[in-house]
Amino acid sequence: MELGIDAQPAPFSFETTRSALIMIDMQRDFLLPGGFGEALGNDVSQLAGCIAPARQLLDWARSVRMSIVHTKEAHAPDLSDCPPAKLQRGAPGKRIGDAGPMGRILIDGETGSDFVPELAPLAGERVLRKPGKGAFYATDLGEWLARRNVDTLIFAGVTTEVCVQTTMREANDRGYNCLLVEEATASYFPHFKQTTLDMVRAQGGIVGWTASLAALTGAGETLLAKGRA
Ligand code: TIU
Repeated sequence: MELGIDAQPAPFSFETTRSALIMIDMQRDFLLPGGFGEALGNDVSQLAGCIAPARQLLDWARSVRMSIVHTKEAHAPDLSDCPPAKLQRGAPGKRIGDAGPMGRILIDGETGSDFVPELAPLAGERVLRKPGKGAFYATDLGEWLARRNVDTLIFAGVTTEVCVQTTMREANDRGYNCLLVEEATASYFPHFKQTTLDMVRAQGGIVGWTASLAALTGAGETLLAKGRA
């Protein structure tokens, strides 16, 4: 299904069969108290507002049968994929691998590393564990997308200026058309979110496009209603 939507800095067109939703790191470790985000000194309540829009976006992507990738930033239990420089971030006793109320902080398989229930993946959706901020670093994401002939990536998740922006920049350099859904992403620092949206779409879309959730889901609904899906 070919869609054209209102977006900034210009209208955005894409083919849903050649697109993937990249839902970035909607994990308890970032969104709930007691996880990695809070251990770094952040007010995690700042992220709560993006959960419902992210779920609406996910439901829309499911309805148009788009490829869906849920990334999670998490390390192996033996920390073999965590560089020493990253391990030293945060207060002693609250670092990656340390025990917390949701299990070991940012360790794959622990409660904290799992997705918030609203954004739980369904069977058939890709779960991609990543050791870095960018989803292309040390993962098979590029090969996975190439096998599906994907040329467009629709982004949501947390945090806007860290893992979302890093992954968008990686994707932009790899030749993907990138769209960030404004309500479905959040930062611990609201002004960082706003600045990231501005940075992405500045200079004619130097990193990509941004659009409202309504622009995206409304376009799909219109065409689905006309039976053109
Ligand atoms: N700290 C922060 O804003 N983010 C991260 O550490 N990871 C992600 O953005 N997922």
